[in-house]
Amino acid sequence: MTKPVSAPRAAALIGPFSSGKTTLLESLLFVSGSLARKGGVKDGTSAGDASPEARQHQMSVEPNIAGTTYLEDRWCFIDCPGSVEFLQDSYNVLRVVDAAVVVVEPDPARAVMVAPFLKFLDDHKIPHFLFLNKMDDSKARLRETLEALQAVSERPLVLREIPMLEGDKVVGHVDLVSERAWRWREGKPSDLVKLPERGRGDEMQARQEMLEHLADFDDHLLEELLEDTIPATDEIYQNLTRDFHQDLIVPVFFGSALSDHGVRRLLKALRHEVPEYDVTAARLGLGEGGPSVAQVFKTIHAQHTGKLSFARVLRGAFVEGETVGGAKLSGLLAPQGVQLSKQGKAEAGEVVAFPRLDSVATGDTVGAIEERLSWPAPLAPLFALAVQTARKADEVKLTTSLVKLIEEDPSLSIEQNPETGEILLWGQGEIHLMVAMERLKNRFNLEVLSHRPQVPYKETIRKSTSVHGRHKRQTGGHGQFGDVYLDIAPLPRGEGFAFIDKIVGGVIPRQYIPSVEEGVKDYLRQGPLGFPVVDVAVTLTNGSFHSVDSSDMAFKTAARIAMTEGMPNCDPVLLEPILAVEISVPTEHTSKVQRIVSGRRGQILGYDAKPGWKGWDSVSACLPQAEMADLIIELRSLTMGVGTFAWRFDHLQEVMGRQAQQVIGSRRAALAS
Ligand SMILES: Nc1nc2c(ncn2[C@@H]2O[C@H](COP(=O)(O)OP(=O)(O)OP(=O)(O)O)[C@@H](O)[C@H]2O)c(=O)[nH]1
Ligand SMILES: [Mg+2]
Repeated sequence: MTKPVSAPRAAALIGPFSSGKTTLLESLLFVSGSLARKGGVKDGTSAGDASPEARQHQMSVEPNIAGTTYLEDRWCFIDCPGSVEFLQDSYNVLRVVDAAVVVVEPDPARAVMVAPFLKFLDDHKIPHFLFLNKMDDSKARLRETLEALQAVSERPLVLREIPMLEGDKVVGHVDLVSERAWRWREGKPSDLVKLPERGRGDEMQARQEMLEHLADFDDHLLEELLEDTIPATDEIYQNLTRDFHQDLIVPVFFGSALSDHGVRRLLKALRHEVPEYDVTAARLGLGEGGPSVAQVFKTIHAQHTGKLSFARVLRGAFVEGETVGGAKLSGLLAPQGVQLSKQGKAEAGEVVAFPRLDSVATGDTVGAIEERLSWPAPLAPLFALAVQTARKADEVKLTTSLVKLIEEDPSLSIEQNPETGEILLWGQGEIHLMVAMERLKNRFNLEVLSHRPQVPYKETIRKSTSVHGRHKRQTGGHGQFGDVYLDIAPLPRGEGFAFIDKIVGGVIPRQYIPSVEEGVKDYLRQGPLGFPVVDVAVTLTNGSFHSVDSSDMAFKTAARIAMTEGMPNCDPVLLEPILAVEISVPTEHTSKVQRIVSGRRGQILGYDAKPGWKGWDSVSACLPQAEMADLIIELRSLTMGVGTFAWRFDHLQEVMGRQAQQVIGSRRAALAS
């Protein structure tokens, strides 16, 4: 039975780093005839990972998008980076695809790395297959890996085929629905072979397990199983497809992307079971009728083409030259790896790149709808570096270029810290920021230097004092005269600054009082320890003036003189920012997290099961900001990359002893130089 020609469909290849997604993309393109020769990621000849940054790091650092046709069905595959530092791309891509293939290694120890992906897929009800790759590896452990994966998946994993073994080697697969055996061949389609007698018991058991999973969602099938009736093959396929569409089950396939084994089988499953764009549009809350809509999932500022908005057409069609939302579609481009080819029209289901849509950002829709479809909030920042340009003349260009990079990747952000004067580049980790800086160099010819950001320490006082400040100068004609009496006192933590005016009887005229406050504030920008002063009350109690020589400037200076003299007597103390941190890790790592926190002068407030995350804990703690810079790095290295945290500023806390001496000492040295 030939299937009618269907609308183009899109599938994402996602999963932990280095599981073989880009290799699988290469294999899918090769097997379906879109690539005449197969390249490899190792030698830099693959269709994906062709950007200089991806080649440099030998890993995917942005989505690779490529189309192909298999048995008359058109496909767009979007291979996503696996590193958790580039997770934003996977999340954005997943919103617009009809299904995902989660590529994993057949190693139970790595199963936990799949959890963040499965969680997102299940939260958003996105149909997904598992593809256990690298089955050519002699260490591959299919069954144990599945068990470990099941522990992190909310949905039942349903094995659709079992390995055909020769000795320890996997040489093919037995399909559990059709009960047919296929022997893999190098570079060619598999051979249909006789069902092997060896392992027949395993096959029957695995088939029964598959049917039982399906029967959980279908009463008719359940009855058949209870009555020992063998269900019709068509009925099984119908169940599989329906349950897959609704994200009730996760079908599992396996093979080797490197050798193209099991890849045709995967393509056939995609062909028969993946829904079309209308299902995806409905998932995003878009109705059937109405004007054309495309959802932008990625933006790239390419060197030659300028801004490109990659989008999935979810309704209607777009034609070159038409005007949409006030912008003329000056060209439509079909992405094929780094190549882009012009096309006159993009129809529903297609992935297309719109050039030069200046006002459109990732997450926006192109088309005449008012509202934005629901879109995931960007991942919160976890790691920062202070950046500056190597050439002074490039300073303005740095900000404009960073804005472009943030448009490309909303999990990057910048912050201009008013206290330290630094520009902070925030992101998901060290490699994420390194790649961002390489892009600045490669695409915008910007040489950027980076260093660890300064901690925004503050200081306060613990004692009160009364002080007199007088500024008097007689130079030639006009003199200067300002005279103030101030009470300086500590305020409770978090109260900031208060200025109290207690002048009576006009001993200082009204108009000069704001200048006194200004002089005080001016001083407080850098207290006796060298840091901004907080939680201080200054009361203006008395003073005098001169009818000719007094001025705003003179009173400001008098206030400054008083503060400079009085503050060192108030027992100044260093304050450090303390963050409230919520660390999430798989339960087996919880005790290690407690050790990390205490090793970083932190305080555990408690821990509990992480809501909605099977087998994960959430640890609440308070940690000094000074100890946070590389927390994500240590956390990831302890947890196979999956540990993460959320943070917010909580309070300022006094620092004493050697710790304080060190900070004050290096501040003095920095101010002196
Ligand atoms: N033995 C074996 N190696 C494979 C297979 N597929 C991929 N590899 C190797 O695994 C490594 C990573 O492959 P990639 O395709 O770059 O993996 P990826 O998942 O795209 O990696 P990231 O995008 O960086 O997350 C490379 O050295 C591949 O040659 C496979 O089926 N068998
Ligand atoms: Mg890759």
